[in-house]
Amino acid sequence: TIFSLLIGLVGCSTSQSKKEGEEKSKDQAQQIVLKAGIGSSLQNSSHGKGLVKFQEIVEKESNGRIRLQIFPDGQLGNDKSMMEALQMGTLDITIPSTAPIANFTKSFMVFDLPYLFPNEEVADRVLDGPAGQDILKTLEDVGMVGLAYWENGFRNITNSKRPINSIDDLKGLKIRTMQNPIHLETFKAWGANPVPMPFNEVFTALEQKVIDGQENPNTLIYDAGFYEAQKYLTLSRHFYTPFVFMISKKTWDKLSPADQELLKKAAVEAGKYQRQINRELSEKYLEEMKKKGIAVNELSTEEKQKFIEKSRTIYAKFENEIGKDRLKKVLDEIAKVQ
Ligand code: KDG
Repeated sequence: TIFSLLIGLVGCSTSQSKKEGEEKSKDQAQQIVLKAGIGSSLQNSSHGKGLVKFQEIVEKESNGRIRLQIFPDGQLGNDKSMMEALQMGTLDITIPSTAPIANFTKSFMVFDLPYLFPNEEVADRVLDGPAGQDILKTLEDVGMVGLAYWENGFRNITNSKRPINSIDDLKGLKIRTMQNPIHLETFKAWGANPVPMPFNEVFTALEQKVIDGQENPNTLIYDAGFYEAQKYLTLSRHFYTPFVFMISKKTWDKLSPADQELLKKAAVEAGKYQRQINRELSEKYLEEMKKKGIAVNELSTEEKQKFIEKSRTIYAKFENEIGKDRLKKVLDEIAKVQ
């Protein structure tokens, strides 16, 4: 693979009291190249901009010893297949949405619940607090190490048929969802006809009208060009999707504690930047999309309430799978930080 911890690190850490020439080769021996893949672009997405920020921090803090090789635009696959590559150790870093993590461990499914977080600030505090961090740790059981939460954001519905002003307007529409059982069941509860599909197949499916619509945060709707194949955008903000910055456990276990610390700090710091820029871009891209002709509408408070009520059954339906304790912990934390 292109990725490598170019030369094993074990030998290096034990090489004490060596002559200067050997010291130099020790530095060279510690060169680390990490391969990172994401599904969106480097130019327009907050995802990509955040990853470039991470790269800058890491290269600076390590004096160029640790380098990053970035593969954007789903070049190395989708969220699910990139996570599989992390498990195998053929890819080092990826930053998927939480939703497809359900294919590996159920602990993140709590974040897939509809209308869970009231706003971004509460999401930040819960994710960065004890409840969120506990969940992050569970990734190690499945061969990945979670370093930080970033933001994909509140998801909105687009489609090519009609504006969604009421829950009835969703009826029968073929809406692509992420590959996640809660998302699937929620859209069924709202009367839509959900079609789970990996992100990198959505544009073509919209263009060819295999599906009527999809749902994503504004930043990605713009970045992926979905608006070109869609007429209506409804600001439903029905799920809040965190991104998880993760590294292969195989890679992680080969790193020195100091390098682990460096990467963790960089992921958190770059994440702060990414969240901020995501929020700015979300507004900016919404305006751009309006200019390009997509019709944008809000859901009235009354109608939004109907969406919330119709999806209450989802909380009960999945509480055992999520784990009642975990669900309670997250809900308590949300109530506490508000
Ligand atoms: O890069 C974007 C994808 O990785 C994915 O997580 C985006 O929200 C997403 C989706 O709809 O699949």
